[in-house]
Amino acid sequence: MAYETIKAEPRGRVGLITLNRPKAMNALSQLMMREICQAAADFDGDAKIGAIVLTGSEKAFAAGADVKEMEKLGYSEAYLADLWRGWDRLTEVRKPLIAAVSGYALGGGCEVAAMCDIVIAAENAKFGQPEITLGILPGMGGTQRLARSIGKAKTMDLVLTGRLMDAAEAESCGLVSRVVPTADLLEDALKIGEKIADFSLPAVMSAKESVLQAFETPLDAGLKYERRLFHATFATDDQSEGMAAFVQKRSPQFKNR
Ligand code: CO8
Repeated sequence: MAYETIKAEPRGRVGLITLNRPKAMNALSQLMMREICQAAADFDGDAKIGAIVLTGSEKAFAAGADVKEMEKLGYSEAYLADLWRGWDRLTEVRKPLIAAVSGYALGGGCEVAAMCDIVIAAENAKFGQPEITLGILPGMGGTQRLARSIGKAKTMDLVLTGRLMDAAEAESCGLVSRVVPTADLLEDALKIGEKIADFSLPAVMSAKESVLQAFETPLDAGLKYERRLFHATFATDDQSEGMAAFVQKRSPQFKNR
């Protein structure tokens, strides 16, 4: 499918989505949101794909929602369009989403990274929620997802001051899981995607689903949810194969991948 603001291509068993508005620092227009979500949904439904990588350019993952597009909006238009609700489609993707972040991930860019399951950062990455400097607040989950994942103190600091944090700080507070040399970012993210795509897809998708439950339910309900999904894996061929391969000291040949 031809897109205007992104590129989407399979790389082996990894679906690669590249944000492609270089002149605007990959600012997230509404069209770009729709295209990212469409490409991610297509990869999600493609049996040959086991994980999805979302990346930008070396200079910018995404410098936020498109301010020029929003500048003249009135309340009624924003409210009636339920502006940015379209991102819910990205969070409905069931296969693992890996954000490979180089350069600026600001405002909506930081929030889109936080919607992903794994965030890999290049050494030059800079994260922040500068909306306060524009007279607004984050509107794609920055006050909610960040508070749940990196805690109240750091979220308040970022949201209320608009300051940027570097890759090392983002890793230390848990927004980012790994920091890699800038030149290696894409290759490393694709390798992580390939590694995940090699495992049993039902196990991978159940594991993602179970981790995400931790953000939705109290602990006892979450533990029960996890146990039931765990029990369900014993109904899959891949559990039989994975355990037999371990016992026989060979590599597993998962059927569902
Ligand atoms: N929107 C639109 N255009 C942008 C954006 C953006 N977010 N960011 C950069 N650009 C454009 C610039 O306007 C410039 O265009 P032009 O060449 O036509 O003047 C071009 O990209 C290059 O940018 P700079 O010249 O500024 O490049 P620098 O290297 O000097 O600076 C920065 C890079 C630091 C990233 C700087 O561009 C910047 O601060 N950008 C804005 C960052 C920002 O404030 N982001 C938050 C946006 S608001 C948001 O995300 C809210 C989401 C939720 C909204 C919910 C509403 C309901």
